[in-house]
Order: sequence, then C-alpha cells, then structure tokens
Amino acid sequence: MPIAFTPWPDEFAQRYRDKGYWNDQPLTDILNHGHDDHTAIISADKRYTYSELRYYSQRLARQLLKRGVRHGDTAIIQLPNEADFYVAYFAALYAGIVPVNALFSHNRHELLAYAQQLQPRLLIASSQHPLFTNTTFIQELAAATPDLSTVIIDGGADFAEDLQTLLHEDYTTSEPLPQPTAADQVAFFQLSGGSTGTPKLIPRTHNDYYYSIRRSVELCGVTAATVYLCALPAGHNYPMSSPGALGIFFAGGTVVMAASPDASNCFDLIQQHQVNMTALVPPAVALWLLAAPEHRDQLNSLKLLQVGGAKLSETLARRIPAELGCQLQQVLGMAEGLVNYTRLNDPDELVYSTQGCPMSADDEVRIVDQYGQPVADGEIGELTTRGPYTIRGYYNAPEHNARVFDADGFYHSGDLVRRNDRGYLQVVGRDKDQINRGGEKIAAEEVENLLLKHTAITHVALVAMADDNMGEKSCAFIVLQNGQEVPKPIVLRKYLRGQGIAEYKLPDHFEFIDQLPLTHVGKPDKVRLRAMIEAKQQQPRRDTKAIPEAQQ
Ligand code: AMP
Ligand code: DBH
Repeated sequence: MPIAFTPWPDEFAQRYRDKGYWNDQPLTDILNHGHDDHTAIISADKRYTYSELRYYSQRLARQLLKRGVRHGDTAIIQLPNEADFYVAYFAALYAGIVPVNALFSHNRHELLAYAQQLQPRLLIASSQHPLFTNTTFIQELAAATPDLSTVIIDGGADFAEDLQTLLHEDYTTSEPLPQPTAADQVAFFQLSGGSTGTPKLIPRTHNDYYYSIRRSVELCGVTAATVYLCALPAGHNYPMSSPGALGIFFAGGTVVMAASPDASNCFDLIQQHQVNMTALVPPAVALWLLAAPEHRDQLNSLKLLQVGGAKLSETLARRIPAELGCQLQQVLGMAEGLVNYTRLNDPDELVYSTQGCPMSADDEVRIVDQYGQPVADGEIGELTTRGPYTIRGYYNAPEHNARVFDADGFYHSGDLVRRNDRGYLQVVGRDKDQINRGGEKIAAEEVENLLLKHTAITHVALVAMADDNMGEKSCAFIVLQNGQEVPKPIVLRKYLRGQGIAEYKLPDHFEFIDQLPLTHVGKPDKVRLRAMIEAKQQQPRRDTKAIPEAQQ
C-alpha cells in the first residue's frame, strides 16, 4: 500500500504535467546524469564519485531488502553531516523505502514522535549520537514501534549491525532492486518546524520535490563546476533542495559536507576544496563576518552565499559582498514547499531588502488579512500559497490540516509578509505559535506541554524574545503552583533534558509570574507576553551575571 497523502486535485496535476514540472521520474534519477567519475560528495574521511554513490546506495538498498525491510515500508534515518547521509537516503529511495531524515540534534522525544506516526520498519542511526551508545532508547523505541525490525548503527554498536559493514563487507546478496515508489507517490518525509504539540511530517512526492530541485538548479546557476558546502543540518529542506546537495548532484557538481557552520572549520574546507557556493542561516553569517577579516584569503573561491531560514537584517545583508567577497542570494523557503529566491541578476537593492520571489511561474501566493481576504501590495498580511511543489496536507493530521489549508488548498504559512510592486516578498513577522531561533524552529506548544508535566508548574507560555545574535531566542513565562519555590533555570533545563528534547528547544530564559495575561477568548496573550519581555530587556541591566543563563 502506498503511503497515504493529500493529493493535488486532478486538474492541477494535469497542468503541472503538461507544463513539464512533473516528469514522472523518481528522485533516484538525480544520480543518472553522467559525470560518473566526477566527485559527487566529500566528507572528513570519504569521497564518492557519482558511480560510487550509486553503487554504495544500491548495495545498501539490497542489504536492507535482504534483511526483510520491504518496498513501501517507512524508515527513520538520523545521520550527521557525512557522505553516508546521502548513501542511506538514496538507498532507501532505491529500495522504495520511505524515510524521514531526523535532524542530528533531535533526541528521544522527537524520534519517538516520528516513530509513533510512521511505525517504521527500519532505523539507521549513528554511534556518535548519545541515544545509541546503549540499548536503553532502542528498547523504548521497539516498544513504541512493533514493526521495527532492522536497526543499523553507523560506527557500530553491540546491539545492531554497523552501516560500514553493510557497505564494505560480506556482500553476498544479489537481491534484485525493485522500482522506487511511484513518482506521483510519497518519496520521503520532510520535517516541519511546526507550531503544535506533535511535530508534523511533510509527505513529499518524487514529482513535486524533483521539480523544486530542477527549478532551483536553473535559477541558482548550478553546474558541474559547482562545489557546494553543506554546512547546515543535511536533512533540512534548505541544504537538501534549495538547490542544496540534491540540486548539486542533479547538475553533476560536488558537495562538501561540513560538520557544522563553524567559521574556522568551514573556511578551511572552502579553501581546501575550492568551494564556490554555500547556504547559511543569519546567525552563522554574523559569525562568518566576524571571522572573515583575518581569513579573507581562504574565501577567494566563494562566489555565491545563500542566506535563509530566518530573517536576514538589511545591515548584515549589505556587509556580505564587501566583507566575504561573494554574491548574496536571499532565500525564503519552507519544508512544506514554496521557495522564494532573489535572482542572481537582481539589482542590489532588491537583494538586500527582500527575501525574493517565488521560483515557479505556477506558485500562487495570496497575502491575506485575518478574514482570508487578499491585501493590497505593500500591505502586511499572511503568506498563503499553493503550487506544483507545495503540499496539500501534512501526514495523518486531519484536524491540523483543516486549520492550515484553506478550501482552495492554499497552505497558510503563518508568515507575515509584504509584497512590493515587483512581486518580491519581505518577511515582517509571524502569526504562528513558533519561535525561529536563528533558523531552528521551535513549536511553542511542544515545549509548553513538557514543562506542564512538571509538578511545580500550573501554566506556561513560550514566546520569542529578541536576540542580537540569534534573531530570536525563547522565553518561558511560568506560573507556579501556590507556595512553590522558584526553581533555578538549571533545574528546569535539566528536567526538560530528562524528557529528551533537542537542546535547541530548551528555553533560553525563564520568567516567573503570578498569572498569565489572557486574550478575550481565554488563551495566553502572547502578544502581551512578548511586549513584557521586550520591556524588561530594554531596562538597564543592574545585575551582570558571570555566566549567561542559557549555559546553566
Ligand atoms: P519550516 O516550515 O520549518 O520549513 O520553516 C519555514 C519557515 O521558516 C517559514 O515559514 C518562515 O517562517 C521561516 N523562514 C524561512 N526562510 C526565511 C527567511 N529568509 N526570512 C524569514 N523567515 C524565513
Ligand atoms: O527555513 C526553511 O525551511 C527553508 C529556508 C530556505 C527552506 O525549507 C528552504 C529554503 O527550502
């Protein structure tokens, strides 16, 4: 049985095919465009040509099938930024297995949430992750997912096979490869930053994703000569598809995997591999700008820097060409689909001050007021969209879908934007219950639910607070049970860590108040809470603490 998803209505599907957007090829076709002996991917200790990337992916695909994982099964893959991330991804696609790439920063809480929704047959993870150094988590996972039958740990573990063994030893299988899942069916799941208690999964079909990649390649001028540094978490939609590693593979270029966006390591890699393109989030840009003056000569090969994931300030944007010596491209994208780019030949003013315009002529964008009515150009409204690569629904989430997809199939992004007379968008704010912590999205409700399990806490509201480096950080407003002593931040963070959430979701700051201000419908008034923390931030600081709170 193919994975269920909300399809595009027939007349849309027909139009997207007629226009050549959907070409009914599987995503594995990305690796079939010649360039066999050209280097496809490089990481710390590995390098694969295109032939090798295909060979190892297909070999792993056969190994997975031999172990009883079947066409149409789902999988969780959690690997760090390394070449084998793409071997595992393509192996799943070749075998017709439908994976989700969990971020490496994800922890017990996130993996269990994905596993509960997908009921995967397969897990591929890494011994570098603390969850997989012993069997505790695997046992918990197995209890929640009775279908889980195959666990493969890169780097080995005494309870699972080592990915490297499957790739390099004991190759006796001649298992025939099936076809990937059908091109108009789900190829894999992307992750949503989310705004609800449970992280939502985004079903992406071969057809829609492949189109977004080909169009991105064209628009970003990617060729076989492109050397792209993947410095953001590899599974994120942006470094995967905008044009990301998959776009570079399609064009026959080279992807260099960096463990993190850390400036000094990335500068070394740029110099060593003559990288000419990369993608960052704004806080990483700020750190690169800080490090650049002393290392400018290391960046000589860099031609194009994409920035997206969170709002880039115009001040920072203007510094990029002069101080990093490369062209800037702004990207406003979402794992649900729509991607906007500034164009490579756009006038500077548009590139500095906007987040680009939709990449496809068939992306439909409506900017609407709170009643769903379109606003005039220049007015602020919510960005809603539908198109050839924007999903029509999250996986298995009928209630949420009814809220965020309207009757015309437009996805309501929760982003507050303004469109100028040239059709370019500027992000001015957000109307969704989410914190964008330097490109890492935190669903407020997810963290609130975990804090509410603490016996000393009666109410909690997580809101964004301004931060010079990250753009936004998270602040938890907490109402304690009567008579409870105010807990130290370190105690609450420890409590949350104990619940197994990703580190980036831990509140950066805590405020304790007697009661939460409420809206007229009785929900926590987050507008007021944000104003309260902003007012407090603007007060002159009396106490300068030796240790920043977030490090406690
Ligand atoms: P996600 O749905 O988790 O993939 O996150 C997508 C969201 O990231 C968008 O809806 C925006 O809120 C935010 N985002 C992405 N790129 C930008 C950008 N260039 N400027 C501002 N916000 C952005
Ligand atoms: O933030 C994002 O999700 C994002 C940003 C830039 C994205 O998904 C993309 C480009 O494709």
